[in-house]
Amino acid sequence: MTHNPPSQPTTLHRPPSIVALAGGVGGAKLADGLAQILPPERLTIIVNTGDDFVHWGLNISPDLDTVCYTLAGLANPLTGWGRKDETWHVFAQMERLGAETWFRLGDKDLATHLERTRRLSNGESLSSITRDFCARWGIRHTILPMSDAPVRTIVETVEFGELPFQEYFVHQRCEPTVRGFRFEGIERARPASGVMEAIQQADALVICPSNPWVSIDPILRIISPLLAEGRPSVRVAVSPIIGGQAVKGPAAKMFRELGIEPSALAVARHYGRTLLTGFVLDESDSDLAADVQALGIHPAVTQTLMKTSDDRRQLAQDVLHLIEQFV
Ligand code: FO1
Repeated sequence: MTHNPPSQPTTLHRPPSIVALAGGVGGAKLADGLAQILPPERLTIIVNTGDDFVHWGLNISPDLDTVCYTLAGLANPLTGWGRKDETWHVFAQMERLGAETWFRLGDKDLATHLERTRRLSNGESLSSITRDFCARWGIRHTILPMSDAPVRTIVETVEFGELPFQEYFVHQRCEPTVRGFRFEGIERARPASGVMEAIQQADALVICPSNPWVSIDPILRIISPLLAEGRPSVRVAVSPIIGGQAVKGPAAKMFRELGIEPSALAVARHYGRTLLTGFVLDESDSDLAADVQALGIHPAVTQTLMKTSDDRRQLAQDVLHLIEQFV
């Protein structure tokens, strides 16, 4: 795929209308790249809330916050989650008082959780709170939680049995062996306000390079009735696995422990041809493109590692070029 010089903004005559599905840091980066190119009315980002939990009595929505902070330019560039220029005064005092400190909450980040918790307890919905926070942070694109109803990802492990997601991910550092996943509450959870409308109006769906098992699958479960109707007709995923390894997080380890050799091809197989029109894989995995094609999914090979802001925009542009072949 040919690359424009990174400094040149993309000018698309009539950009497609995109719904992007995103989980944690990798998803937030591509969502940010798409937001650099597409006007606000042409991009809606639907975010996983299966990682949400209550900590110190506060409602934490890590993936929503990661996507919001990233688009607002407020994210911590070292971790990808949490706030840049963060201070830790409350955390230090909580530690002194004997509170649980395996999940780190900085002072600026705490304000988000305090205000979200206050509003939720007053009966406001997560999507309404998120819309207002986004406006206050200067985010013009639409960011929606997948559902306003609670969905909780449970990781089934060999060593500890069932673990709530953050217990597995942060407290146990993803070390326990994974046997499977369960999404508590998913049967009752309806798509959040705005999700169905965005999907019905979209030209294409982009599955960002987030963990397929725990970031994307919960969203796909929530929107599955719409996908079954064939909306939107073009669906493209970007591999979060490069050279058999996850760029960040435990995705490759999860594939392995579930008996599947981790690779970009394994990700394409996981989503499958019923879901996907196209699949973007990294240059270093170009030898897998023919196998993706053999699955009945159109492959596109490009540089998918997003180290800089320009990388995010370039990958987003490559994804849009792939989509434009089908819309
Ligand atoms: N991840 C960690 O590995 N350790 C932490 O202490 C931690 C704190 C944290 C606080 C707020 C927030 O929004 C995210 C935070 N994360 C932390 C990241 C989070 O657990 C994961 O990024 C996602 O849940 C997986 O996508």
